[in-house]
Amino acid sequence: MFDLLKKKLSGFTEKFKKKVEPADEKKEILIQEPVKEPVPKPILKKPKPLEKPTAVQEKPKAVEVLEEAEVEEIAELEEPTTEEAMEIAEIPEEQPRELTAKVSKFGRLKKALGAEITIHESDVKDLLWELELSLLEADVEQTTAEEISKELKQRLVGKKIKKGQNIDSVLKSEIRSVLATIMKTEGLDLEKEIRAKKEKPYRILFLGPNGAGKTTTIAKLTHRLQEKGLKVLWSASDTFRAASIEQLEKHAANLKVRVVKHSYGADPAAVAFDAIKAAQSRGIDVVMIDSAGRQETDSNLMQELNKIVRVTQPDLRIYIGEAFTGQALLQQAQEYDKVAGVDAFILTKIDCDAKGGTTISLLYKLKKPILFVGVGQEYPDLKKFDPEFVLKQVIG
Ligand SMILES: Nc1nc2c(ncn2[C@@H]2O[C@H](COP(=O)(O)OP(=O)(O)O)[C@@H](O)[C@H]2O)c(=O)[nH]1
Ligand SMILES: [Mg+2]
Repeated sequence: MFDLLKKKLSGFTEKFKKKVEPADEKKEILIQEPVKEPVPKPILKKPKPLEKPTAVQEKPKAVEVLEEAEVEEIAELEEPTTEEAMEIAEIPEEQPRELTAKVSKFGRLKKALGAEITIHESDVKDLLWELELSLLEADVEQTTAEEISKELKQRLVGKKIKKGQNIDSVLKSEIRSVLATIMKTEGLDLEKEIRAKKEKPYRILFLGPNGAGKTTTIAKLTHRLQEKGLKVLWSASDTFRAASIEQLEKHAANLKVRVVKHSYGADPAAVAFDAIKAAQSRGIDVVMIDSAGRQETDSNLMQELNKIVRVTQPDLRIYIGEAFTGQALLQQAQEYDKVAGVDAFILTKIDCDAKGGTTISLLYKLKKPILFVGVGQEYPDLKKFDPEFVLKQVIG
């Protein structure tokens, strides 16, 4: 994804090398005149509009008194039939994206024949501009990209490079170090957290927009925790979207998980309340609360989410977002954080995202851990997020 930047970096390096180690060295300082070219303004891509919910848009009737909630139904565990088996769609092949940034000339480079050269602002101006454009192209949010560029400038300007020193590795290590600092958040060991909780069950609420992958991620995470010997129960608190309960039940049949459900239109908080009670009486380790996808701009539905949080007091609120949503994802997550609180992220469909810059701005702006990334549609397709993966994408 950062191919052009990489090319520019090596071009920059080559120029520097030539200046530091010229074939016919002369004892004088030459200043290469900057080539004056109009600097293009970055064109930010319009955020991808959110998928419209396919379900009925009315807000489900709230059940205010939890004690009066409908009696829980616990889905019977059955062996999955062929018809019930989850449909696994083909994972689309990753489409490499072409960068469109065009900055063809680098700033002036000073020729120094002594033991070392000092990097001046004008030397790195275009390189930084190129970096910024590439970051924007990779879906890094604008102010984050600017911060990265600013930080890098501070580190590079005034830096002395010794004759013979590998400039490429100097630049790479500075970029790596800036990005690593930006992506640093407190880690969260979910399994450890679950086991450390004295009063079972550990409650996890999944929130995020429609179609982001909440229900699928619940199934994947359950599969992962089951492999560690933990027992999981689900709350079918998406009482809004058509067929959402059936979708959850299909996964439940595959994974042999109990589901607490009410009927469509019921209060999602009441369902979750019942699910927690059911888990308590059965010694279940984890309750995962599914929730209906909603636009962060729909204040009624956002308040409903707030109610689920107040009623269930989750130990962890995981925001599920599509990795390729780009800059809009940051905005959405910030709104969810304001209304319901977000403790961590799982980014889905990273298999469809050739960029990964979203992770950089999320970590930089919200300072909350990205626990896992979804890399496909099968149960094992949930991998621990590794910042090294993003760094490799950026600087190779
Ligand atoms: N390729 C890919 N597809 C995914 C991933 N996670 C979820 N999906 C698909 O995204 C679609 C919507 O997922 P769903 O769990 O129903 O989203 P929800 O509305 O947030 O509950 C389904 O077709 C999933 O199979 C992922 O990591 N990679
Ligand atoms: Mg769902």
